[in-house]
Amino acid sequence: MVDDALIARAASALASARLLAVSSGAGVSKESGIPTFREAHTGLWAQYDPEQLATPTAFRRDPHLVWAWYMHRRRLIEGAEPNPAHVAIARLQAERPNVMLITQNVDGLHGIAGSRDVIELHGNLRRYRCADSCQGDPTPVDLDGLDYDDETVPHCPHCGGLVRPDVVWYGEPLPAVVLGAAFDLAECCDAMLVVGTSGVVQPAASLPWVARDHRAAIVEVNVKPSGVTPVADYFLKGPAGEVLPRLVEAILSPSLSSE
Ligand code: BV8
Ligand code: ZN
Repeated sequence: MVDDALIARAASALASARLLAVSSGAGVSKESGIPTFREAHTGLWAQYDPEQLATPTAFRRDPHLVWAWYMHRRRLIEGAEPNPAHVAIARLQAERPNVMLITQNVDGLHGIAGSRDVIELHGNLRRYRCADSCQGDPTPVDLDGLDYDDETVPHCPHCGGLVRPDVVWYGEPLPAVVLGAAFDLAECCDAMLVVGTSGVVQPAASLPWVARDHRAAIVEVNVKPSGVTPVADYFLKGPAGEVLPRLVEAILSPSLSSE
């Protein structure tokens, strides 16, 4: 359990920020019952390496296999609810206009919890698009009314090409607008709260380092050290669902709000 004094010190660093960035990873959704990226293959999927499934090459080679994996992952998120970590971040954003949120997560739970202007670095598993971007990049596709099932990939209603999940695969560039917004935020923020990420996947993993290079205070919440920990001024060891509500309460407390 993180002690109150450390929570208070971290909250003070975050509360005084003119611009506060929050950057979240799969650990924030763990307490919603969504396995982290590398845990998402259990049973049938245990034999596959995620970085071999979440790639354009894999989709070209065997679109039905990759589609089946995403249908499996979509079911994992469909029953999920935002947990107290998502709610705490949404509360912080509601009370402070100077709080911006970047997420690596593709489950859409921050938006469902009420967060605004979420910068979704890796897309969103609840959205689909034409694999050939036939009407422009992206060409959104609504699955309703299309012929598909767990093993059959739907076809684009415009061009007949394959439909794919609107996520960023390994080896694919992040959308330029999203990438630009995230790095602008990392360069301009006075503090960054980094929650539930292993700090491995690039370019997302560089964001805390860029923020630190621009003299931002870095607070990390994780159950264990990560690739971010070396640049963290404060490391709050614990589950996001337990630590974030306490941290946000402290940030919003009158003693800090008057600063
Ligand atoms: C690109 C969408 C260039 C898909 C995802 C060698 C060296 C360096 C980089 C590379 C390299 N080889 C290749 C690369 C680049 C590659 C990369 O970074 N690879 C890694 C593996 C080394 N990156 C890319 O390919 C990116 N694109 O670089 O393009 C380019 C430019 C121009 C032209 C062409 C190409 C694209 C990367 C995006 C990949 N897509 N998601 C999908 O989801 O299916 S990323 C995927 O992994 C997830 O979405 C998630 O974002 C990410 C996993 O990261 P985390 O969120 O950190 O999750 P993780 O499970 O790792 O960690 C969870 C953490 O939570 C842990 O620390 C744990 O302790 C903590 N935790 C657990 N429970 C809790 C908790 N914390 C708090 N509370 C809890 N309860
Ligand atoms: Zn199309």
